[in-house]
Amino acid sequence: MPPPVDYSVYLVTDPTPAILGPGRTVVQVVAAALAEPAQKHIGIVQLRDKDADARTMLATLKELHEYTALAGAPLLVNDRVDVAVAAMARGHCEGVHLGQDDIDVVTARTMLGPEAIIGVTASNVEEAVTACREGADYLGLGTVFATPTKTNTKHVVGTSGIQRMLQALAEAGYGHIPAVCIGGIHTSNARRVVFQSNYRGDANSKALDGVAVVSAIMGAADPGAAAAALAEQVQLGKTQGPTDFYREPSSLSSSSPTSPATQRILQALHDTTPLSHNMTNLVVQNIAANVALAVGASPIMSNSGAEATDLARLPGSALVINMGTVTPESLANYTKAIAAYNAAGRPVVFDPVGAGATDIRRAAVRTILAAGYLDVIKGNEGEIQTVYLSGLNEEDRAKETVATQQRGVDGSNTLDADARRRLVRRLAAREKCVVVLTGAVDYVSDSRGERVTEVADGHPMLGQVTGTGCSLGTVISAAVSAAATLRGESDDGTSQGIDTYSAVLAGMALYERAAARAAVLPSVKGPGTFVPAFLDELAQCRRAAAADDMTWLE
Ligand code: 3NM
Ligand code: MG
Repeated sequence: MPPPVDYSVYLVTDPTPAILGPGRTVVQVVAAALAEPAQKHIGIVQLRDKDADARTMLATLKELHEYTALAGAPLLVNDRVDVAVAAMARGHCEGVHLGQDDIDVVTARTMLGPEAIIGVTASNVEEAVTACREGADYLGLGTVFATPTKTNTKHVVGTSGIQRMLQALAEAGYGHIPAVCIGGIHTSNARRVVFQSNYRGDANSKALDGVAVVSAIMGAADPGAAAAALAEQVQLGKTQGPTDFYREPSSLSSSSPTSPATQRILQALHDTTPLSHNMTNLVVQNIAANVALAVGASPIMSNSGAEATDLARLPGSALVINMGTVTPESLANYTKAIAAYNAAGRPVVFDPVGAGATDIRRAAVRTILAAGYLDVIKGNEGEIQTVYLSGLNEEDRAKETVATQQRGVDGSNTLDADARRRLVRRLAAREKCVVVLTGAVDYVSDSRGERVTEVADGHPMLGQVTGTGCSLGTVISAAVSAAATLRGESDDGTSQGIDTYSAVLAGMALYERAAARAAVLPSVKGPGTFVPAFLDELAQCRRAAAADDMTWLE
């Protein structure tokens, strides 16, 4: 048996000058990355050089091993069992990492012996389970995200693909085999990837042991600092959730509009004036901004990704991304903004408008899911279905039975109530975020996919005014931000049941009650007169709720 290894940060080398930067060699960068052996940020190193001849590789292993041995990190070689045999005989290497096209694990084991560390790359469930059965010491699961470092990847599997492999490994009895993920992992996404990949999200389900990176360290100006930052992010992902904002849903989550928690959240909305930063389309901007004001939030309509970095740092800020008119430029702005809000520990609401209508939009959904952690995903049936399917790799998508076609942005009605409930739970459990499926009855799942609340308020008139669906995202963002100001209140009961799930439901309760009240007013004759009445009711209900006046619920 090889000795235990810390897989939290696994460094894979690459000799490409474009990655290393001018004047730097692989040995120099590895030495710099391992510079503080006392810190032990990097637990294992792999020499990966697809073009080098055996003799060059042996020489490099010899050099590298001086540093890795000092740091207590095993040194492996990529693909080449022959080179591993030779280097191990000289004490310059501890094992090999095998791809699916290389010598198989069983043969490699007979060549290298029981002490060698043998790792295997897997990109689907079958490869992962087979590798474990054949005696792999650890697995490299990928490709998580498309990466310029390796363009000939077989499958980009996303966090959902990693999750499926981990789940299958646990179910097959291989939960004890260490697993890292690889492909496009950097300091900015390591935390949430580690968090989201854990399929059940608890300590008893199989989680990633760490991340394997090439460019995040080999291309870093300060490789030692990059290794330290990655180690920190991986640790946070294992123990603290995807972002600083995130909290596990509480068992006391309130799902009732009449509960004291709902009242407290709406009071906080009134008192704290959260900033709702909307990245949205021209059609919707005006009504979304007015709705934000009516519920007591402060709207900022800005589609600039660069500006998002500043806005994310403002106290009380929350981001809504409304994919209404997606272009390559707007998509780049969204991904920048998501990263900025994730980094600042502020919430993100994603509204995948018209997600299933075109290939461009389906691809945009995939890009947004890959861009960072989304605290809330809100959409109609077709949109939520599309987000669910778009997040799967092709193989898994083909296996799914849910219908994929969507008529347009106005929604379709193909799933029965049970199927809707199942859909929100599965998407929530996979992305580990609150999911809202809107319709005549709304279905809202908590971020573990455990509880689903149905909301049957509102009015069909909402469907006759453009921008009302998008404005609900605005209200949700403000409520989620407001609820977070109540965190840490003492145990006298006042902050009990106040979390993101409860906040989403509180925001929805306010929104739909105001719509139902407005729609039946004598002054309201149709969609035109409905809008001002709706804004009035939103403002009145919010003020009433803030004053503990429960008549807004009537
Ligand atoms: N193997 P970076 S992806 C070496 O999917 C490697 O098996 C992959 O590089 C796989 O961290 C990859 O720079 C490249 O994205 C990872
Ligand atoms: Mg290989």
